[in-house]
Amino acid sequence: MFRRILIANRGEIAVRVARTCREMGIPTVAVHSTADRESTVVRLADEAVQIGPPPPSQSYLNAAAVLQAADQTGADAIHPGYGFLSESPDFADACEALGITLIGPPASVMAVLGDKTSARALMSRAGLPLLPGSLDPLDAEAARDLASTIGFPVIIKAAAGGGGRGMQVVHGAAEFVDAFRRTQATAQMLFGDGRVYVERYLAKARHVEIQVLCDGHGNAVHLGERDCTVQRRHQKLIEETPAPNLPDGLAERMGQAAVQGALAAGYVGAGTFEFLVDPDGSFYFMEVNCRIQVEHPVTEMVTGVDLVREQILIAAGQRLRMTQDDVHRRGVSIECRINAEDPAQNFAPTPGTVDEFVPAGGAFVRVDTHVYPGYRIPPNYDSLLAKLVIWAPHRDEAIERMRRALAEFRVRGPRVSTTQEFLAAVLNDPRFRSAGHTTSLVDELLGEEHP
Ligand code: MV4
Repeated sequence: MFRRILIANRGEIAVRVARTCREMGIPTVAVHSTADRESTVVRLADEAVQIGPPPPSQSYLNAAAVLQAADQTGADAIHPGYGFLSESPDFADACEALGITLIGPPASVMAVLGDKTSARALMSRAGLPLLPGSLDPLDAEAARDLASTIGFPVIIKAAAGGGGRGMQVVHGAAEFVDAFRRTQATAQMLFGDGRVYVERYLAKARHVEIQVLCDGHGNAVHLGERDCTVQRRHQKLIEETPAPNLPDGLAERMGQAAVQGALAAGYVGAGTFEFLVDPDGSFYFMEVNCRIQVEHPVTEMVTGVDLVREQILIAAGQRLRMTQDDVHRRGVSIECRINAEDPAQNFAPTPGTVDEFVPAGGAFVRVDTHVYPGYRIPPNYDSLLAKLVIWAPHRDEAIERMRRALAEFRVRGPRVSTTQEFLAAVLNDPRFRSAGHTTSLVDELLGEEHP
């Protein structure tokens, strides 16, 4: 087992990782920016190293500073959490070169899956269903002709993108070439890689993803699905498992497809296969996320599997401790992301001091947070304050429990707003309650145009 794990992240996920390491008896090193000197993970970890000023580029994204902290403290493994360096093949390469284990898939797998066009090609060969679209990068005119063949609307996506960044929906051939060039320019700006591809666009679909675990010995299982349909501008607001109201057997077929794709990719570690589900019951592969995800707790709540523990055991070379037949899921879990944002101001972040912080409690309620009374929300990072996660035997009870917990959860500060009221409005919406909602739900609730 590892001598010492460095946690290359901040906020709730750093705390989440530190807790499992403590339970496993593995000492931890927290790295932090100057803005996070007083953070919860600094208090929970065995050691802390300051790695730079608040801007992420100079701290949590600074690979050299993180690796130096690992060297200095004798850490032989790094848990990258989500975001920051978690899906960087260059960082994974650097770790490999130094003999430090990055807790995640190998650099080569990250590189193939991080390029959405090579991921599409690989998954197509592995037999996963894809939306009609391009496998190779195209020039604007060839792409327009392909789009006309596919039929509009289509979506143009950055090869280096993911998670909804660098995407553009196009409704007709007349707007296509301009939109294509704009998306290329945006992709170049965001990722330093202007390659884009085209896919048929499903305006109303469900976003359903499959959690997989793969060891380095050719064994893979899936831990079921998560429904992440409730999103605003590609930020997930509410996630739940099981995905409600899917045709019989569909989630299981998606699980098998994800395992097949993971084995074809030589995947190692915890990963997520994202799919779109059409109202007609078809499903389509979108992308693979090579990291632990924000919404992983709902899977933990219904399976009893600590995904961070499994990540660490796999990274240490152990065989999976479960076969598919050992994976049992029970009941329903829902997660609400409580963000320091003002829904009345277009969800603008509200940095400030949290004077009052009383998390929800009670039976079957889990709160993953780094926040405490007096916590100062830095303006430099994402605005997630807490993940409120509940479990119940059935979806109706789960929604009622979440409504209760959300109402109980008190976050107050002079300039601090939260997304709590908006989350409650979604939970009350008849479309959400009947699980007839699609990716357009949040835009409709906000009276915004849905692409
Ligand atoms: C799509 C799509 C419809 N058609 N691709 C967004 C995140 C990224 N991983 C995939 N995403 C989508 N890709 C095609 N071909 C719909 C989404 C999508 C979405 C789009 C608009 C508004 C909300 C959404 C929520 C989830 C997924």
